[in-house]
Amino acid sequence: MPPMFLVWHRADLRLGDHPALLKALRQGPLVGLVVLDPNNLRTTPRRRAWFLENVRALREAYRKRGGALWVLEGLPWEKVPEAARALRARGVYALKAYTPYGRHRDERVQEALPVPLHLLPAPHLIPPDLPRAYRVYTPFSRNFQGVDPPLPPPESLPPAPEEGEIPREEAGIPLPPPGEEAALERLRRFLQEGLGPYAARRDRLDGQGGSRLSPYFTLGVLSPRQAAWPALQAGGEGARKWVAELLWRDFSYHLLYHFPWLREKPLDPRLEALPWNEDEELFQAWLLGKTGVPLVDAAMRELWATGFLSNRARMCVAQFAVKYLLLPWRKAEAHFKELLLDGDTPQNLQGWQWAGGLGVDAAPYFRVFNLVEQGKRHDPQGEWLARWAPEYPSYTPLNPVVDLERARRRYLALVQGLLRG
Ligand code: FAD
Ligand code: IRF
Repeated sequence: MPPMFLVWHRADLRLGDHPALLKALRQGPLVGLVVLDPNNLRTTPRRRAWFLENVRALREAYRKRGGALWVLEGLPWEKVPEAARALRARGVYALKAYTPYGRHRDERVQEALPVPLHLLPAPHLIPPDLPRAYRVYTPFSRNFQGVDPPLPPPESLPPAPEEGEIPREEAGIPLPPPGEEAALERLRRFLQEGLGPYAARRDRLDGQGGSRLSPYFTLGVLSPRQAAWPALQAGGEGARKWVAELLWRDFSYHLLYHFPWLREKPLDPRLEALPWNEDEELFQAWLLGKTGVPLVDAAMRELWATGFLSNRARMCVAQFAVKYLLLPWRKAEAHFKELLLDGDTPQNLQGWQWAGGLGVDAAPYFRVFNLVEQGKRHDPQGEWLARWAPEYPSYTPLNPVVDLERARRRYLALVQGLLRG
């Protein structure tokens, strides 16, 4: 067997717009590799299934072009060197990881590997590892200097033997169609039908105003460049707004890259001193959608049933958990992520710390949503409410776990005390 290169896929389960794959292909024959990492896969069946189905689709894409994807189960610092030895690989190519675990893993793999691990910048719209650390989105977003066209997928791949089985997992909920082709198809449809009205429709509670591409972005089945490039070619207000959301994604990665302690502490550490409520029954009422607050209950039930939630509904349930109930935000954030097909450490942390007013961006702490008005405004016909929480005739709370007005005032008083003191 001639010396080979390995292309190690992690959160980039695609062939298109893949600088590491193209670089390796210029050096010689290659084999694709996915390591089923117990540190990543200790999660809910739905999320495991979504990852595994996208690995299966990637293997099919390799096969279709004549190549092979190895899928090995175990710790990356054991399995990547093992694969490299078996193939007498001369090097391993991958896209750079920016999360704390991803960086730690890659250091350990490099230490264990007898050959170089080449990490190429992943195609973000703004590199998350900008040397200067921003805490506010708008100045961060000014680093956006336009986007290069995405790299094409290779037309063919060198033949190689295949190794490893991909286990099957019962998701328990319907999954979107996996794989790069399905993602590109959804993108095409969104660009045609959804981009124009995006600015006006993105706040809908039913989530029908967005692209619903997030589960693909989270696993890198689609790159942000593959999405932003055609959107900006099309132009218009919708495109600008949509690309601004994709920049929020990069901002999330940027925050966690510079402030890895964001997993444990609020970006504004003064808010750690809020009197968090450890009541488990209250936590379960929130998590299971039994709070008596129609908007919150509809949202949490949709999340359980589908693994997806609109951005507006996410903001509302996170605010309710943090500001109204003072639930331990870390625990709520973690449970929330485990239910989301797009659940992603940087984005979820940023979302919680932003919506919860914990110091991310310039979101003022005193912005506390009125959960009745939010429902009326962003689901004016009440169709979304009727679908997910049909026992409520309107957005008015019925026997809520807290009195909304009293809870709002209590939170404001507490937070003002903390920030003044
Ligand atoms: P679109 O409106 O079509 O936006 C396009 C893409 O931009 C999204 O797919 C996503 O990748 C990115 N994006 C959009 N809004 C945001 C945002 N506010 N912050 C960061 N990126 C954004 N998104 C996740 O992908 N994973 C998460 O775990 C996650 N947790 C969140 C938790 C909370 C409390 C909040 C408020 C937001 C969270 N978001 C998360 C961001 C956002 O809600 C989702 O990305 C979006 O609703 C997905 O729907 P879409 O693909 O139709 O988005
Ligand atoms: N990356 C891997 O290399 N191996 C795995 O088994 C992964 N499983 C995952 C499961 C779920 C639900 C998600 C992501 C992964 N990832 C896996 C991608 C990781 O996010 C990525 O490897 C990151 O760099 C390390 I969502 O955390």
